[in-house]
Amino acid sequence: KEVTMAIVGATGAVGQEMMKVLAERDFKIDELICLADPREEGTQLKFKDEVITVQKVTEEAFRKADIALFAVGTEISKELAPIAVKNNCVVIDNSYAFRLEEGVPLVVPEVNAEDIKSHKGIIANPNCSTIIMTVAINPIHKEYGLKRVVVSTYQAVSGAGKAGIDELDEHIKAYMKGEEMKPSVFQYPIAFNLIPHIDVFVEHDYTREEMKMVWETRKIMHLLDLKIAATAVRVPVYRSHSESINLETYKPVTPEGVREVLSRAPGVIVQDNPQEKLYPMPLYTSHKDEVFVGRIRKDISTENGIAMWVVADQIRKGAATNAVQIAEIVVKDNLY
Ligand code: 11C
Repeated sequence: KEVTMAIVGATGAVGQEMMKVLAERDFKIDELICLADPREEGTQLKFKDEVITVQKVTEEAFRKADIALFAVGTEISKELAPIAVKNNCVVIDNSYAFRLEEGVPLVVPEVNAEDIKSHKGIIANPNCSTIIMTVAINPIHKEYGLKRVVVSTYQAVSGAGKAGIDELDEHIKAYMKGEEMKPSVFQYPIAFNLIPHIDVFVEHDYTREEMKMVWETRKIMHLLDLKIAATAVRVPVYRSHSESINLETYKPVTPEGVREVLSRAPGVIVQDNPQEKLYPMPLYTSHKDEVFVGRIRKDISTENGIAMWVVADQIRKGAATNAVQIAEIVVKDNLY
């Protein structure tokens, strides 16, 4: 059966990627309604061989749509999602607004697709770094039982949307010309730099980006006591977040075992052969949907430990692809 689909924030980096992913996966859509800020009304967007004119958000649009993919900021989602739900439109929301709300499923389809069934109108799409990490660590948890996770991220500027991508461009050009790099999206110049500060500082001197990886992972994996500590760093990479992850497990674990488990895990590609210089890198994982894992080795600082390196396209699996996968399940299981 074909659905009427809306994208809220269709002109942004994630909204644009959602349109690409819907087209690539040949999602059966009767009508695609592209919604955005009134300033963008009238913009023409390409979808398959159609041209779609951007409309401003109205209740009427939500009344028509069966499902709306939201790719806007938290405040706008908080304002508009309840209006969509009131008009019988199922919302798949990419913002932080509803992720930790009780009764709102927070879903990575490879991990907890069954949670979609309990939705009451809103399904939340997790933070990009969290999605990428859970796809890689959940299969290991199922086999060996996770006790503790320590993660450091290397996050691309695409995490801050189109404005982040533009700022890296400008800063590279300014640096090359010997001009001042003026930050507005990031806290400091991002070209040829690393910034250990994403989002705001919230508790125990951790940032909210770091705590999202704690709070959201626990909810997705249904492991409310899982020990996790994260350090989130912005790096001058355009696309694809990378993560260095150290795991401690309850059961004895080996790199060979983890390689085997991950090689049959959904959505994962193991790229791991140090002798052949084979490991995932953000330049090569971009514009792909899978989560790439390499450098799988024993964490030699502990009894049952694994260290690994995980990379995935943050706009794709970390946002657009994950949301479209959720929409596919909503349609397949008739949950709208
Ligand atoms: C970043 N992960 O790279 C952030 C962007 O909670 O969805 C996504 C923030 C979120 O800046």
